[in-house]
Amino acid sequence: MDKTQDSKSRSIRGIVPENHPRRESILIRERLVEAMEREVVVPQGLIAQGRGECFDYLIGEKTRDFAERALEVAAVLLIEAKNPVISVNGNMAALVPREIVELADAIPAKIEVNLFYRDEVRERAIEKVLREAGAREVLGVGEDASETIPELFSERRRVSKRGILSADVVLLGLEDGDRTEALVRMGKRVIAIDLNPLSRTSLTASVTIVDNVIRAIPALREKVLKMKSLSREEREKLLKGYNNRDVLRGAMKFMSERLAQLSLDL
Ligand code: PTJ
Repeated sequence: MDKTQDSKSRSIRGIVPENHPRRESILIRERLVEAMEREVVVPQGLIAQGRGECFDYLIGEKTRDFAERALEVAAVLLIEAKNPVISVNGNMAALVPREIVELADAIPAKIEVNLFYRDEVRERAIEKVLREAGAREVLGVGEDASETIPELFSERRRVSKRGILSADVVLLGLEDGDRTEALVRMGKRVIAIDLNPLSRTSLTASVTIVDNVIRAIPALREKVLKMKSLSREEREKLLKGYNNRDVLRGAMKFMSERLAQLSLDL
């Protein structure tokens, strides 16, 4: 962060009163706006965050049971994968850079930049954010993203040979549905973090964590550490008992019942 951005961010902190009930949420938005000024996030990323915030309201801004179940299975898949990769876009880099690196270290997994609105300036800006957060290697930047996901026409098709192309498990967040579908067609297990249980990404992924990336990424690291102490049989049991459609149904049911309850409480 340069000096002007730093003082701007301090002045925003000053503007939002300490006891403002939405302080955390406002500061998170501010983080995205700052990241947009550094070309990490695109303006469309702000719209995506707004959509996410709406769903986060519906789940009461907490990690719920349906997310816990998905987190456990996601952790097992990541631990047991031969080549697990965490796919990072602009919003994720802005919101949880250090947490992504800590998760990658705990698994261990590779980190790859993959963008819908790809250009070299953004690739480099995101790589810088991740390296400043402690990443030793960041795939998917420049020439490294020279492989292609078949039958995908967006910029998200550009991937690294050592990363997403050869990955057996891919973790992604705030995604559009096309790439998730293409990755699943390639036989990969896709773990998606998406607050919207109705999105194409949520419906297509192998495991959908309906939660905010801000909570989900650190929670996933905790689960990874916990699942490492389970036996192979115990992990197998978790995988066998998992049904992603049930998890999505659980999330939708929770949202509708909560809304119904809130309407009664008025
Ligand atoms: O950085 P780029 O170029 O790769 O572009 C990234 C965006 C986010 C702009 C791009 O992937 C996009 O347009 O995504 P969508 O189609 O708007 O989808 C974003 C999904 O993430 C929506 O279903 C949102 O509800 C969800 N979402 C938004 N904020 C969060 C979230 N899910 C979890 N945590 C959030 N903080």
